[in-house]
Amino acid sequence: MLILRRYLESCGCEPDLVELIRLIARQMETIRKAFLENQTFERTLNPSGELQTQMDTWADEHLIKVVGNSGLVRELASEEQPDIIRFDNSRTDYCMVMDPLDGSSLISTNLAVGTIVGIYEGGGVLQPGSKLRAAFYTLFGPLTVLVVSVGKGVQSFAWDQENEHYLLLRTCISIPEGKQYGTGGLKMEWPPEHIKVIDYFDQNGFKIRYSGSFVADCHQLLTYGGIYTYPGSTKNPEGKLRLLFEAIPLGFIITQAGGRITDGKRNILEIVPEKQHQTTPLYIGSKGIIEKIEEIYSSS
Ligand code: AFP
Repeated sequence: MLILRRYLESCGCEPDLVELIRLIARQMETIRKAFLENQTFERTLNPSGELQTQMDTWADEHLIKVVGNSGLVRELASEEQPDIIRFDNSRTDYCMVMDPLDGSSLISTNLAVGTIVGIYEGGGVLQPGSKLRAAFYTLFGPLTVLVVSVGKGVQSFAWDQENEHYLLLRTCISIPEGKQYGTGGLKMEWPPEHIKVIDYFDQNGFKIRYSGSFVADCHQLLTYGGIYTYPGSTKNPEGKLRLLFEAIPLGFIITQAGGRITDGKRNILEIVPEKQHQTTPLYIGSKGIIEKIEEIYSSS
C-alpha cells in the first residue's frame, strides 16, 4: 500500500516540502484528541469578526508553534491571526496559508470539520492560487482523511492509527458532473444572478447538500460532483469565504481534479490577493456546471 511520504517523494517533491506536509499531517491526531476538551465557543472574535471556538484558537496556536519550530516556513498567514507571521529561523522559502479548523461552528454538533493548507515557494502569501506549490486539507469524519495536490492531480489518504501513517485511499481523483448543490447566504440577500443560478438548479433536477463546513462540502464534490457556492450578498458583495484560507487552496485542489472555481466572472485562482483577510463570492465544483454559471452571470 502506498503511504503519503512515498507518494510525495515519487512526485519529485523536495525533501523539505515532504517534511512540511507530513509534519502538519501528523498533527491531526493531536488535534483530534483536543476536541474532547475544547467543545465550546470563546468570547473572542477572529479577524473576520466571527465568534471563535476553543478549537479554533487551540488548533491555531498548536499549528503556529509546530510550524514555527520546524524551520520549514518563512511566512505564515492564518485565518485566526490578524497579521502575517514571519519566522526568521526558516531554512526554506515556503510561505503558508491556513485555516486551522474550517467549519468550526459544527464542532458542537459533531459534524465534519478539517484543516486547510496552501503552500507557496517564495514570493509571500499574497499570491494567486495558480502559483501554489501544493495544497491539502484534512477532514475529521469516520476516518481522518488527507487530500493533497502537488500540481500532479489529486490523491486522498486515510490515517492508519495502528501503523501511524497515511495510506492511499483514492488516486487520480476526477470530479464527476454531478447534480447536487449547496448554497450559503440568506435567500433574501442573494444577488439576482445567484437567484437565476439556483432557479437553473431547481429546474434541472439538482438536489441540495449543505453542511456549513466548506471543507466537508467540497470533499463530497470529489465523489458526487455538483457545486458548493457562497455568493456575494446585497449586504456583503464580496461574500463571506476567505480568498487565502478557503477559496485558493480548495480551488487549487478541485481544479487539479478537473473541476473549476469562479466568482461568477473570473477564475478565482487568477485573482491576486490584496489583503490577508480578503473575501470572495465563490462557486466551486464540476467544470460543466461552473461554465453554465459563468454563462448565467455574463448574460445577466
Ligand atoms: P470557519 O469555521 O473557518 O470560520 O469557516 C466557516 C465557513 O467559512 C465555511 O466553512 C462554511 O461553508 C461557511 O462558513 C458557512 O457559513 P454559514 O454558517 O453562513 O452557512
